[in-house]
Amino acid sequence: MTPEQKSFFRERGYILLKKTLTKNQVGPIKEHILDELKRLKLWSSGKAMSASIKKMPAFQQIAKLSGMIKQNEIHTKVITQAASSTIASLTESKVVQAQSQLLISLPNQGGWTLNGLNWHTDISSSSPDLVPGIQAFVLIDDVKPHGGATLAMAGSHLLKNHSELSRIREVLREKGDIEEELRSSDLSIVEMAGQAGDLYLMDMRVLHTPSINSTTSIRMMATVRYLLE
Ligand SMILES: O=C(O)CCC(=O)C(=O)O
Repeated sequence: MTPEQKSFFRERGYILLKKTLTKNQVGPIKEHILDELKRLKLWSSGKAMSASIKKMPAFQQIAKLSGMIKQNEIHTKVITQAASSTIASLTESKVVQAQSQLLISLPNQGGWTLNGLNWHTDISSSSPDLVPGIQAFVLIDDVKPHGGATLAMAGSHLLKNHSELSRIREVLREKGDIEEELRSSDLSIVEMAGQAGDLYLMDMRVLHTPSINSTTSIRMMATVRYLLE
């Protein structure tokens, strides 16, 4: 972890570490997901097998699949020793591993949009200057732009007061040019797309949301949360 990477993380609230896992490390997890989708009669050979899952709204579908498809000890499979050290170095504190889950979206969920998403933070911070935890997002398979990757609002962890945050939430609800509005606030939307094995680390004060998978590939990611001890 270079000083530049550390200060980028402090300013933007996230960092991308390319290829932290090899294809051989992510391959078995991808196979497990495909096997489970087939065993549960949800998806096989490029087609949905369950009409009810296909009809579900995109975000309900993600929650349902995360509940149904589990991978034992996922954090030990997706977070390397080097990644753990990076997490400790970014928080400058001891962290404990909290919940982890697979994040799966079926293909062709509809047109990609920034409107109507589900922006949120998972924990609130006790102090504006303290990173309360880090959420790791690992790409189990390649994820193309508009392929359903998690979106993060870089810079939103530094919004200090309630009125700034309320204004941004309002912008996100409006149907205008969201990205243009954000530029004037030094905020930007990061789409966690990339290649299998890539790792995004996000300050847990950062606003983030699931997004629509408009591609023809299944979105396969895993997430692990680390909280200060
Ligand atoms: O990409 C997703 O499905 C959203 C993940 C998310 O919002 C979370 O893990 O808190």
